[in-house]
Amino acid sequence: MSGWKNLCRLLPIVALAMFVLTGCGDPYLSALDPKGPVAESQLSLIKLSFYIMLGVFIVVMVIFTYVLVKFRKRPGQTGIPKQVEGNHKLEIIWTTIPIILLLVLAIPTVITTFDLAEKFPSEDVVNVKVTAHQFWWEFDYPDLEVSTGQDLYIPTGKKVQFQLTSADVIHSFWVPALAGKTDTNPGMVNHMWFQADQPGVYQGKCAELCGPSHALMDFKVVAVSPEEFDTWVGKMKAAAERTPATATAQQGQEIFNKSCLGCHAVGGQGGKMGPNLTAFGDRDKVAGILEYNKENIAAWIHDPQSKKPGNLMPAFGDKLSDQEIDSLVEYLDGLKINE
Ligand code: HEC
Ligand SMILES: [Cu+2]
Repeated sequence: MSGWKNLCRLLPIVALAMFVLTGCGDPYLSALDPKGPVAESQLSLIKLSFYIMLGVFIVVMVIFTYVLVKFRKRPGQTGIPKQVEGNHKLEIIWTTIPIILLLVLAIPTVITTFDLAEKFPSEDVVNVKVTAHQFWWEFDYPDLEVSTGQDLYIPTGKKVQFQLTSADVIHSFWVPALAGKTDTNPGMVNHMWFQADQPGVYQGKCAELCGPSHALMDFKVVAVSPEEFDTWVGKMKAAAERTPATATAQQGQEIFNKSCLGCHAVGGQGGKMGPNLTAFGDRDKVAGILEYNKENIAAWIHDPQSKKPGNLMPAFGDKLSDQEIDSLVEYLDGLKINE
């Protein structure tokens, strides 16, 4: 009876484990499935330390089991066994082995670190300035004069060189399939680079607890062929020339320019307090987390706090009528650069 009860208690743990392990199935959110040279060399270090640990674990367990069996208490045995203290030979052995193991770990780690730093690209790169905000990501391409929010476009087969900083607290920039994390610290600039070999969408995460919506601070790396990338840059620049397609969207644009443009840029104009919305209509997520559809866009404008607690966008549900919000949604949904 009590045995069953105990088994039932294990159920939530098993359920949780299944839930967590399903998360590991996402092919583009795993450091164990690298999609570029930086992540590949980092994975080789992960494997090396894993196999060393596994070796140590097996040796320790074998000795442990042997000692348990050999020196177990036998029937009729009385008193405590003979106590042994100080054994130079053993002490030298168990000091030397860890030193050797640490060297085996340290040498490739140092070599890889220097190697990645040496390969730090100098020419023929795409420069991106990453600014982390509570709770979204800003990507500026200083040489191309283009900016995006949440979605980072990069060309495949080319090194992308990052300058990382933060607008508020410490965040950490992490695209598991492409490279290890790098902190973004306010008031200073960190550097890193990576490269995606294949086209694809690679998930990114903030990896440093940064406030109530830290867990919702997702972004995407969209890797496309170099030709497509150039086309994308051209379209982003041409976006300044667009005009709203309908009268409703036109009304939405007027409201947007009055109430939103101070924080959100569209087509090179506007503030940087919120994500750049130039290609918002092409997104497949709203605010990085909600499924992209008109209801969710309207719900976000109504009350952003209920979607992402602690974020820095004010609610407009009590300032704008439903009709005004609908026209804003129509305007935002028309902000596409891909037809
Ligand atoms: C005080 C600055 C501020 C104002 C004014 C503002 N926003 Fe925002 N907005 C933000 C911030 C900050 C975020 C990012 C929130 C987050 O994800 O943490 C955001 C996010 C968004 C998003 C989601 C963007 C994305 O990347 O998916 C939309 C859509 C949006 N705002 C629309 C509007 C509209 C429409 C207005 C005007 C009615 C407006 N905002 C006014 C600061 C502002
Ligand atoms: Cu963060």
